[in-house]
Amino acid sequence: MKHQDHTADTETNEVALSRRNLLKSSAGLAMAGTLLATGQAAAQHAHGGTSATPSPGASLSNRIYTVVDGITDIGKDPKDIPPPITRRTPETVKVELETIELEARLDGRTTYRYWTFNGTVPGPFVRVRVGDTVEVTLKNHDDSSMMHNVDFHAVNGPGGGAGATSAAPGEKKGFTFKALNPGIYVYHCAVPPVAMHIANGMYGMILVEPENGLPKVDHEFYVMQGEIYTEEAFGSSGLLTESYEKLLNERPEYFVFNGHVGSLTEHNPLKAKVGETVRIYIGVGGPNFSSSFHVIGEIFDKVYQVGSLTSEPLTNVQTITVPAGGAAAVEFKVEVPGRYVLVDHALSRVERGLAGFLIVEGDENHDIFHATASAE
Ligand SMILES: [Cu+2]
Repeated sequence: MKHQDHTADTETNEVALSRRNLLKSSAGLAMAGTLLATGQAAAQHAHGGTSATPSPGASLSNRIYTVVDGITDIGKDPKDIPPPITRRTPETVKVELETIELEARLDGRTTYRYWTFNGTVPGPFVRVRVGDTVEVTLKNHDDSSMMHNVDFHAVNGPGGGAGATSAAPGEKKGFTFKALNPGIYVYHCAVPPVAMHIANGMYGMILVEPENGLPKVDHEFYVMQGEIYTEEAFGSSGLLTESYEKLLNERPEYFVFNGHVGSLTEHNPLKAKVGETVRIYIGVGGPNFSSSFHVIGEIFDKVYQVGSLTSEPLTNVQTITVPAGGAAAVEFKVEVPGRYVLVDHALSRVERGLAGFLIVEGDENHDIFHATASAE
């Protein structure tokens, strides 16, 4: 029996990643720079300069929340992925989830009451091999105000395990399943209203490796996209309130990679060196919006479309569609140093917080790319 280890890689090569340095870089998306540079000012301008006052009557948030001192960060480090599976026989793998509700950073000046698996958004990256027996336990923390559960899309069985794991605060439930189909799958809380549990952060990814594993790459990253529906306009400050009405109308205020604005830019950018190969597992928790996932300045050499690992990967692709409740993997080699920007190419969403950085260090490669001097 094996315990999943979700320990992050240790990064030895620290890049100076101050906001100023990132903004000075000319590579990448100007808009992402604008968003981060002018922050709330730009956002408020876009929304008419108002900080909407919360209208609690329209929200389901009239619960009593414990406000935490300091600012907790639920943003998942994209490097926090268990290593590739090297064994070639099935095993029993334990997956322990705990559902935790906590106030944490949403943006520079805002916090939000997230609902999480294991205190991060997305929840832990679960990695098993086809044929494995997976023992899932779900503990709902004593301090929770809601019932929670988990539906793994990798499960053959009712509700993906949702019914078997529905746990009131303080309860612990579980189920066992056999991973029959290799692929990249989403998991999420499925307690009604499901969209609200997902919007508040309750999603993650499970990779079921095929018998012979995946091709070796130099770096693997874990990225998930989601929307957040707040009463207050994007760019407001303070503790924001969830809006059930905006959720039903599919009108999010925030779009985020890995839980909060700046999670994959200022906090945990992806990093690689010239000549290395990169695989990004990209999933959409949603709950509602598909992603037109694109990395500015790169081309995906290989795409495992809609999370299928047994179909031939597509080659040489600019942008992929990742449906809500779906996932994919993209692979590419980085040839030129600089800052590359992860986006949903529905680019209005950049202005609502959705951007990530891939910082590539190494020698210039003028054969492949170089800026030419002005002819004048
Ligand atoms: Cu839930």
